[in-house]
Order: sequence, then C-alpha cells, then structure tokens
Amino acid sequence: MDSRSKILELFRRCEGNFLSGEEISRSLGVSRTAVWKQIRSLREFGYDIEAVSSKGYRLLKRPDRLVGEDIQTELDTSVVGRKVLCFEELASTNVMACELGEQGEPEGTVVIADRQYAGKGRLGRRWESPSGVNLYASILLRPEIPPWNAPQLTFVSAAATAETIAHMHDLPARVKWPNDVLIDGRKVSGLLNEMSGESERLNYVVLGIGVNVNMEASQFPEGLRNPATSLAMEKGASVSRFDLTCSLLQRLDSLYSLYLTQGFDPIRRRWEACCDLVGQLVEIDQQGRIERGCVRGVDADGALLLEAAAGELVRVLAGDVRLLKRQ
Ligand code: BT5
Repeated sequence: MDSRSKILELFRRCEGNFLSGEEISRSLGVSRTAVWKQIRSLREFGYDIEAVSSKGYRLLKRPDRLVGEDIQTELDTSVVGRKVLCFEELASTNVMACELGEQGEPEGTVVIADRQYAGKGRLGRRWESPSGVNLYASILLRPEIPPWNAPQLTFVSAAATAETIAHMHDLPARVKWPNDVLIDGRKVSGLLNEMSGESERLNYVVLGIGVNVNMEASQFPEGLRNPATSLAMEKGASVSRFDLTCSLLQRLDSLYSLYLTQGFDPIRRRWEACCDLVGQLVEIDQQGRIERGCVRGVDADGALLLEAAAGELVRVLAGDVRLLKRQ
C-alpha cells in the first residue's frame, strides 16, 4: 500500500474524527513534511481535508471520482474488490472483465469505467453510458459450481443492487425478472451476467452492473424500451458514486459468501423480498414468442414459474416481462 492509500485507510478507520500529523507520520514512517505533501496532493485531487493546528487533519468529503485504490481501501470484503481497476473510458467493462477472465485473473477483480462507448445490454442491445455520472462495473468471479447454475448469480447481483439502493437512499427499488432494478416502474439499473465454461466446468462468471446514479433526464435518449430514471432524479439531489460503489460491492460480497456457503435458496428468498411480480399477470416476450400467465415465483434454477390460463405451470428461462394488470 502506498502512502496515499495508507492515509486514506487511516481516515477510514478514524470514522470522521481528527488524526494528528504526528500519528500519521508515525504510522507511515515518514516525516511531518512528507505527510503535509500527501495531504496537499489529496486536496488537489478533490479531497476536502480540514487542518486544525491543535488537532490535526479530518476528512470532510471525498471527490466523486472512482479511483481503484480508494475503493479497495474502503472495502472490508473477502472476495469482491480484492483488486479494483478504474478506467476513464472502456468499450464495455464486461468485455474487459471477460478478457481478464480468459487471461487467468483471480476472482474478485472489479472493473469500473467512467464512461463506456459500447456499453452492452442483453441480446446485442446498447446500454447508455455517459461520462462521469453513473456506475458501470463488472465483477469477475470463479465459483466452484456447475455451469448450468451460473444464472443463479444474476439473482445475487440483482438482490445486492436493489437492497443497496433501498437501504442507502430509502428508495423503493424493486427487482424485475430477470435482470432489471426499477423504482416506481422506471429502470434505474440493468444487469448483464456473462460466463465462460465447458460442459461440466465453469471457468468464470462476470457480473455486469450498470446503475444510473446522477444521470439527468436530458441525457436519456428518446425511444428507450422502458421508462428510465436515476437515483439523483428520484431523490432530487446528487448522489455520491463512490459511496454507492463501495456499499454495493460490500453487499455483493456478503451475498456471494451466503450463496457459496448456503446455496441458492437464501438468495432466492432475498431476491423475492425485493420483487413485486408474484401474483401478477404478465406477458413474457421470448424474442417474439409470447407466454402469458400469473407469476408463481422462481424455481431452484432461477426460472420464472408462470401459471398459464389452462392452469399448467410453465418454466420460463429468459425473456422480457411486461406487467398486464395489477391483481
Ligand atoms: C440490461 O440489458 O439491462 C443490461 C445492462 C447492463 C449494463 C452494464 S454496465 C456495466 C456492464 N458493462 C456492460 O457493457 N454492460 C454491463 P437489457 O435488459 O437488454 O436492457 C437494455 C435496454 O435498456 C436498451 O435497449 C434501452 O432501451 C434501455 N437502456 C439503455 N441504457 C439505459 C440506461 N442507462 N438506463 C435505463 N435504460 C437503458
């Protein structure tokens, strides 16, 4: 860890209290002048650090930039965020994370971009990814599970995203099967999980998460498939991308541990607690093939269970859900 990260780690541990210059210089094993230079460079970078002669330094506010080392320092996780790589611009964080997966990168690495110029949705669709306002992240994992269980991890990322938004911002974030998070029916987050594996062996999974954080209404193009929103639009005030990113990765890590130790069942329950679809009449568009029915839940593979008009239970593995009417 370099001096900059060590100072940020000390600020994190002292939870908003003052840190004396002497304490910092002792912990880092450097002179008081060297400490002052680091504080100055953090301020130049946008950190608001108060200096009071008798007390020392206190971190008041972080810049809303996503810096890998700063995120890593803030996290207290076991797998997710062991390494956090932040880029100014990428075609797609998923593409980069998959490349790292192919190269043998260990699990837990997170790839974040400030902007994506070819952000990916499902089925070749595009994910709008303007610069500096949102979160675009991909997490590389290598769980020891059979490849056919990999879709279960979509429920891990969906529950982590919806719970984080609800707890941090007190907003009614709800999951929509299989991969959307909505607030009052408007899409605030989309998830795109990709995997690589052979017939019996999973090589890696990439959990792609896009959250509209400070995006403004004017930044959404016309003609999106669903109405869309951002956290800032819902709250009427801007939101810290840094804090959201850290909380989301922290929660993802704990849900991933839960999944590895206790299996899919507790994850399914957490996901269902964030979902309003059960009991609703829906229409599922499977690339043109329409299935209608009443949602009865999600099965052990993550397939949506629909009770069709004739009363039989149909399993749906993929598609776009449209709500027909509230019951
Ligand atoms: C998704 O696809 O919702 C998956 C989106 C995943 C994005 C993340 S960002 C980090 C990682 N890296 C990537 O390259 N991708 C992942 P889908 O359900 O197919 O929805 C796509 C549709 O949502 C588009 O066709 C638009 O109509 C709409 N859309 C596009 N950008 C949007 C945005 N920023 N907010 C809300 N809706 C959007």
